Amino acid sequence: MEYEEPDAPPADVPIRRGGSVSKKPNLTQIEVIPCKICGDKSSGVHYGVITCEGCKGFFRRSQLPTVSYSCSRQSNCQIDRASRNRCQHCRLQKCLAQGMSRDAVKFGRMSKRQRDSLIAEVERHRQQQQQQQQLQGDVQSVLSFPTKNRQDRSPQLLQPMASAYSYAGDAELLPYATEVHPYLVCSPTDSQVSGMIYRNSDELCASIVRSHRETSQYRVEELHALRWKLFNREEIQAYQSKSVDEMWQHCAIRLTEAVQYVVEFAKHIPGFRMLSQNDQIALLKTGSMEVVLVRMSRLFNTENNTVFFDGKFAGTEVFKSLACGDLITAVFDFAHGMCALKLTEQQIALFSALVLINADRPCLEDKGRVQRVQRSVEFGLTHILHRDNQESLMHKLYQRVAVLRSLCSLHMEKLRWFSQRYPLTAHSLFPPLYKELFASEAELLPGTNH
Ligand code: HC3
Repeated sequence: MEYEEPDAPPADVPIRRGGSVSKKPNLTQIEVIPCKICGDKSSGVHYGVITCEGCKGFFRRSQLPTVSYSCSRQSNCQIDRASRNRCQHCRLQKCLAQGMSRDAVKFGRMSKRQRDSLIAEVERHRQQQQQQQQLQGDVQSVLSFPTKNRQDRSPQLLQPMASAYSYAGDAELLPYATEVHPYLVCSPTDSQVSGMIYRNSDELCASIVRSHRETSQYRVEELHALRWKLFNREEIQAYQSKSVDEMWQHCAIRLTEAVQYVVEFAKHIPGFRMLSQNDQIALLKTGSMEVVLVRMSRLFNTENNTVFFDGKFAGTEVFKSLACGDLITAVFDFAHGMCALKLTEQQIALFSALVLINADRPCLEDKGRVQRVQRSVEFGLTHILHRDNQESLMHKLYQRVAVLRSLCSLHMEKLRWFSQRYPLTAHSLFPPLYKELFASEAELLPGTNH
């Protein structure tokens, strides 16, 4: 890493960490913080700001007396790694706004305050990166697809299945599974599909319910026993005093974990695995958030309007610093409405499968096949509602589907707002799977599908 003198802090500042004294300051890890101008990998503090080599060179050139830039738009061009060369005027404005200055090199070293805050920032980024790596390593790899047939466009949805995740249902897979490898995500012929999917709706229901049970994160009885565990005033305060981007990052991580369980749920639905890999990805991209919201109703306590989050029950006030109160209220209302239907676990399982396997989603390459699987799930749900003498629920469930659509578009709207306001967090600190599902899909973050 290049480190420019004289604005660099002394290299031998001892830093106390956990009682021991580290001789090497973690300022040597400045590159964990992306370039403040474009989000590319940084190479050090240049002209007083953490930047990449590209922005350092750009700023140096911009200081020549002959240089003068202008913007052909409204002087508000987005500057990121992909677009940074498009508008020199806006790039320079961003450099100046971030505090780049030739004087930072000419005069003086960093003050102690500047140095301490830089050290704290490096530490925060390092911890965030560690958290993300852990998330990817421990949970994400455990919850996805085989490396076979892996496609570049959805790396996170196509992670290998780690052996650590033992899926209790494997031994009980339906007869077709002996003919088709359980993790082979292939495209069987249509006659195979009709022959293999389900012998009857009982088998279908059983496999979906089993998959739901194995991947639902928490059992209803466990949640019931934890109902008294509410966040206290100090804890609520701590969430509320997080900055907007910190809280978004935190919730994005939690939401991504929940999505990973949904991915696993889908993978163990035989009819889902019968679809082509591209269609599986398309359905997960559009439907996994909706299923998370359906599943959220299991974690919801209607008596006090709280949801199980971070190990305790949280009211809407816990999410205040996300700065999207309307979305949170709408999501809580939806959970409330779902709870009012008093669905059984079997009904929730079948409904979740139906939300996911929907032939009307965009970008499906074999709509007909998705439609056939969808019909068999619909048939299964009708079957159990009939058995439970609750046929009138079907109509109410379809009404809920419409609400889910609007919640997800509101979520995308909020994400667009957030990404514009906090491009660096959205670009560098959100979990890759989150970006793959939401951000890159909405073309908010160019180049995030690494
Ligand atoms: C409220 C929430 C969606 C639901 C998330 C749930 C309740 C889902 C089940 C998990 O087991 C626990 C859990 C954790 C986080 C909850 C989310 C927090 C915020 C999110 C809203 C819809 C806002 C979305 C904002 C963002 C940044 C995450 O996209």
